[in-house]
Amino acid sequence: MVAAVARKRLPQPSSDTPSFETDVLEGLRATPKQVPAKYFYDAAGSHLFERITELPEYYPTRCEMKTLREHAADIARLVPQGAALVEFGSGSSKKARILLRAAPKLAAYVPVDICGEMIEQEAIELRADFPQLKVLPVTADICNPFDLPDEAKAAPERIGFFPGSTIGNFEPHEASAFLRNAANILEAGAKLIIGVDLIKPVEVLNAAYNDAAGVTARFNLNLLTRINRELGGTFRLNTFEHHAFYNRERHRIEMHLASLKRQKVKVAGETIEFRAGETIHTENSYKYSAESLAALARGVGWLPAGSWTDARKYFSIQAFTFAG
Ligand code: AVI
Repeated sequence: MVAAVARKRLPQPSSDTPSFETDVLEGLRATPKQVPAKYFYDAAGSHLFERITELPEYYPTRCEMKTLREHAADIARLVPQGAALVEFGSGSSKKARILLRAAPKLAAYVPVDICGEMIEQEAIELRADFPQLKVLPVTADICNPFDLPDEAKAAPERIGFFPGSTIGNFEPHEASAFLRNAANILEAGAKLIIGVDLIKPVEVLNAAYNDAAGVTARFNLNLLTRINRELGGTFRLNTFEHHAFYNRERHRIEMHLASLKRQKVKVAGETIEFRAGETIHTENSYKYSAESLAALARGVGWLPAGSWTDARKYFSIQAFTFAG
């Protein structure tokens, strides 16, 4: 097993990929100020995210793993003989392993991730652990069109897998675009299994993004450290504060970095002014109901094929079939 922390990469729907500098400067010139959440995940940010998933307050990862384990046999019934499992944003393939174990009918596993190095390394271990399975990694941005390997295209059916509620970090129109892109890649008759964080009491949501140990705050503030390091920024971290709260109207957790005073900061040679209390909006994490996700999916041709949740109904695994 490799000791390195699996580096999480959050893709952003976009045909051309602007640079970190362009995105940060454009975001800091805008009103309100914002920086795309995908930039959280440098090495330190990926490590902090791994720690978040283990926090007592951050329930999503534990709930999803438990639900996958408890219902693996049921979920595996969706898998026809010889099918290919295509995981969007596979990272360390930890969750896929649960399905691979439960569904020996799978002939191929296609981990797709923007971080090629990580999935190639993971593929070596998967081939050793699942000798009957063809492991066919693809390095790609999951929000853009990409080609599947021929063996996966030739499979009688392709089943998409998108766990982790990563869909919650997309704006709703981006989530629709992702679902449409997934349908095009997986083709007619495909299925899609998605993990999504559910709407729940606001105290539970707020606690999950305001942990007592302050790890989520460090994860948020690490964005400023990254800007300082990579873009010659002059952010003083003790003059910014982590703010995270549930926006009931928009069904989302918002994360911000609030300036504690009026100040000027330099980024890539440009001066950015902050009012006292002004924030940089760094992340949205949308929460769905089973119905609202199904409605979004139906809008682009995916029809419900199954739904599983934990005892507290905190997190949901939903399956869809593509109707075309
Ligand atoms: C990766 N993503 C699903 C996490 C979430 O809950 O939206 C990222 C995160 N942000 C703060 N804590 C965790």
